[in-house]
Amino acid sequence: MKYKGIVFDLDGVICSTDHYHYLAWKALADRLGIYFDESINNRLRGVSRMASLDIVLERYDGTLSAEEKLAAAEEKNDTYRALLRQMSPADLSDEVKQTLDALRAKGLLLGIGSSSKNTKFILERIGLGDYFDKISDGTNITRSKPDPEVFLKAAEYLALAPRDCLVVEDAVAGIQAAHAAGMDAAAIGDAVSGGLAEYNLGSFSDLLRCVD
Ligand code: B16
Ligand code: MG
Repeated sequence: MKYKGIVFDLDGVICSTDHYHYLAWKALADRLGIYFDESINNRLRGVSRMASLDIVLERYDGTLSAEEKLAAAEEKNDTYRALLRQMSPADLSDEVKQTLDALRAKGLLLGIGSSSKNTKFILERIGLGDYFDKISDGTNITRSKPDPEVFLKAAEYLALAPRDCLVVEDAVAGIQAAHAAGMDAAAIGDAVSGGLAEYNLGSFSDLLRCVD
């Protein structure tokens, strides 16, 4: 086997919360009178919450103090979490679940490397609350992707050397973070067009062909 563990990004890889992020940022932007659309939302993929707020505020006429920014981020997160309550195990595709099970059956350790501070909540909603061997997420990092911190922590938690881990990512910044951590990367979705990854997945189950 080429790897001992796989580290998965969450949003855009295991499940999709893009639309809920969009609705929650849009509600905040509307209240502040800021223009916001799907293409601006796409720029927030894999970006931390506070860095996302800065992008949303690029079109804001006024200025917010540091305290007001924290309150705005919290307002967005409250809306987002209320929307996440609509998620259920039906939001986990059969393909993703069967592929994860098949990877585990090969003896691979499975971890999460996500920027989201809502990782555990989302995993519980989709029925994977106890599934992964280790979770590294927005609650245990100080630097965002493309910094390698989230993946290095995942490897440390899994007790694996970085070179023994493969990262699966949908954001170009996530592929860069994997490489900065000394890990190979498999791109899915948006990250494929970046052309930086060792593997490009047309579909999640293609991962099974990358590990043998
Ligand atoms: P939160 P990932 C990222 O998750 C999302 O792609 C990104 O849109 C979001 O801003 C970020 O998490 C922080 O999320 O506000 O829930 O802490 O793709 O790294 O799994
Ligand atoms: Mg992602």
